[in-house]
Parts: sequence; C-alpha cells; structure tokens
Amino acid sequence: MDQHRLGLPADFEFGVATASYQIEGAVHEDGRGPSIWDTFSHTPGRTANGDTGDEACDHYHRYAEDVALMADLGVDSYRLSLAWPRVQPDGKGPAEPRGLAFYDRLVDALLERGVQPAVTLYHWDLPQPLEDAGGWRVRDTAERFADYVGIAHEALGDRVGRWITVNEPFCSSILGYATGRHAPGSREGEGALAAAHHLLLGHGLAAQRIRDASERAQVGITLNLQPVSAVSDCPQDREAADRALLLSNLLFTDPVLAGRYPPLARSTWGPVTDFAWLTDGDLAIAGAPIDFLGVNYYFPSRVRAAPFREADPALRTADDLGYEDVVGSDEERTAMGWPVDADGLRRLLRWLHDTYPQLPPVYITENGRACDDVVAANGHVHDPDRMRYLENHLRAVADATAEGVDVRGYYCWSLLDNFEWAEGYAKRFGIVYVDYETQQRIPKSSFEWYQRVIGDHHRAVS
Ligand code: IFM
Repeated sequence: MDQHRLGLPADFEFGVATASYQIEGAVHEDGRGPSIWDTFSHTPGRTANGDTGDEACDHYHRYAEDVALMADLGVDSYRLSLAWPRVQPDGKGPAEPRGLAFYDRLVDALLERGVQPAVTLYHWDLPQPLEDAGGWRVRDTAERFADYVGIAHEALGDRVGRWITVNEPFCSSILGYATGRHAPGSREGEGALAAAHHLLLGHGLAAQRIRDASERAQVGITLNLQPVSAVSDCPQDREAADRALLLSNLLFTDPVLAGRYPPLARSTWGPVTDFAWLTDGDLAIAGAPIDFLGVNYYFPSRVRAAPFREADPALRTADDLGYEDVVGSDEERTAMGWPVDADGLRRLLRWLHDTYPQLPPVYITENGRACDDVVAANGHVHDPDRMRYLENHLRAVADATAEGVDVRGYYCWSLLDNFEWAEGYAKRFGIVYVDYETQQRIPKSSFEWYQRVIGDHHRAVS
C-alpha cells in the first residue's frame, strides 16, 4: 500500500544532505589545509562549548558505514560537499591527490550502492590562506574558486552528474562578514556586500568551467530563502518587509535568476558602498542560465517595522535594516528556536515561480529540524516532532507541484547529527543519531519513517 505516498510526482527524487566540515573530521589528515572554520572554531568564544569540527562524525574514516546507512534508507541521491582545503590545501596551486582520492572512494561507494552523488563545491570551508588574502571580499577568490572547481570536476565529473556550486551565499557573506556569527567572524558593511557579490560571481565562473568541460553535467546553486510577509498592512510594516525580502532573498535571487540587482539595493546600501566591486559583465556571468535552483527552507520571515538604530555600516548590512522578525508566543519552535511553518515552503516556491519567469526546475536541497533527541533506555531515539515536520514539508512540496512549480526532489537535512556551526554539537538535525563519544550511529524513528516514505513512493511508481 502506498500510504506514505504524499502526492509527490512519480519521478520525484528523495535524498539526504550533509556538508564536509560538519561531518568529516580528520582535519589534519592526508594533506588537508586549514579552513576558516578551523580557525574560527578554535578561537575562544566563537562556538558553543568551544566545539570544533576536528573529529565531527569521523565520516572521513567511517564513510562506508554511512553509505550503507543511505543504501538501507533507500535514497536516490546523496548531497555531499567537497572540502576545498582537502582538494587544494592552499586554495590555489596543485591539487592534493590524497584528498581527491577520498572523494573518489566515496563517490564509487555511493554508486556501487545505487545512490547518485550530488556534489556541493562550497559549503563554507574556505581555505584559510585565501581568507588571509582578502577572502570573499576580493574578486580573486571567485577566480580561485573556479580553478578549484575545474580540478574537482576533472577528478569526479565522469561519475557525478549534479553539481551545486555554492551553498547559501547569504550565510557566507552576511553571517560571515556582517554579523560575525560565522567564520571568518568579521563585522563589516561593504565587505559583506562585496562577499555576497563575489560568491555569486564565483558561482557563475564555476558553472562556466563545468559547462566547458561537460555537456551533460547539471549545474545549479543553492540559496537559503524565506517567504517574507508583513505583520500588518500599514505602510511602515510593508516597507520593512520589502527590506527584509531584499536581504534574505532578492540580493541573491535577482542576480542569479534575473541577472540584475534589485533597485532597492542601491537606495538601501548607497550609504555603505559605492558598488565598485560590481564590474561590467559580472551579472551576465552570475545570471547565466542554470539547470536547477537548490532551495533550502527552514522557516518564514514575518516582519514588522522597527527603528533604525545606528549608522554603523556592519549593522546596515545585517540586523539594522529597520525591521524585526515576529514569532507568536504560542507558535511551535524547533530546538534552534525557529518557528515551524510547513506551508511557508509552498508559499516560498510559489513566490519563486511567480516572480521569476525563467525559474529552472527546483530541488529542495535542505529541509529539516533540530530536536532535543535522547537515546531511550531501550536504545531507541524517538523523534515524532521531526517526523511530523518532514511529512508536512513534503506535503507542502506536493502542494506546490500541484500549483505548477517544477520541484524535482527533496534532500532531508541531515543524514547525521553533526557540527551545527556556531551552535556546535548541541543541536541535532540528523535522522541518524550520533553518539560523539563512541561514534555509534543510531537510526532515529524519523529514519524508519523516511525509509517507508521512499519505499512506498518507489513501489507505487514502479
Ligand atoms: O547545518 C546547516 C547547513 O550547513 C546549512 N543550512 C542550514 C543547516 C541548519 O542550520
């Protein structure tokens, strides 16, 4: 019986996602160079509990066990990321064959078990030498990124068909260079906007590099986006919502999907930057057609106007755009404190579809929630809140497809509990529990639920 079918299209793909620094560990092995997250997490006070990715889930050594879990789960695809400093320890120059050999083994192991790899090329672990030379603030980093992507594609392109250039440039730029919450932990105004631009330029240059080498590669970018609404119809709240939309979505979706910067960018950030980092031709590169858009969705943004606080340029690119997010006191929240709103995913997909006539097919490249999971006396980890969250979000995807949005697949975040960046290991997103003392993997009840969903879907459509 297809009781878990959920109304998704017949050829819909199911997957799980992870990222290199969050799971691999082995940070000093096989010639890997340091990344900005090594530096940041080893700086006192930057991460909860001083946690680092030094060991993480030890996936570097346990990848075969993790691939077996995925095969058992029945996923069609696994979204992994490559650590740039493993492939090119200095961020430029020669490749490190031992780093590439690891990804070679991983890709082969996946294919042997019938799981298609989808490779993210940048999930935040910038080689530290490149940050020392200016990081994403400078154009050269975008060019170095394209070179590294050329190396990665040459090594794996014969077996990897789906490539995601950059993951969540909002986080790498705004959290990395404006709020300072993520590596490299800087608080700047212009630098953060330049970083956002160079990440998108890097995406475009990398996509070109892959296309030049292969006609059949599917190339896209992953953006973390939110449906944005005002809490009231009053002009102040509506204008506040426009500014929120600018920062969380349009700064990224307009260049990539329409080859332009939104007009509000100039008026909002004119006091912070003269846009000298935007060179003729950049938008044609960043906005060149892509094969798919990756969308990461966690929660919506509901906004009301708030006073502008300061003229501090860093604030002006981050948390002082004259608005604040409102979450009802009775709303369900995840262990991250994020409100739960599954229909927000349908609204977001509709917004993309209605706003961008050239919207390519979409993959939900991340969705999931953190829960306060515990191992019960019987050894099980029961996580009904996560099961409900995943089911409702998958239903929202089905609703969006029924409304005409071309969504091709869904990757649950995450396969494993892992290093949740500034939150360290305290926040658990996995459908597999990781005991960090022993590195034992314990599939949670959500794993079994997802396994049934995937199995029922495959049976129903075969
Ligand atoms: O863990 C992160 C991931 O690396 C990027 N997207 C959001 C997830 C949950 O915060």
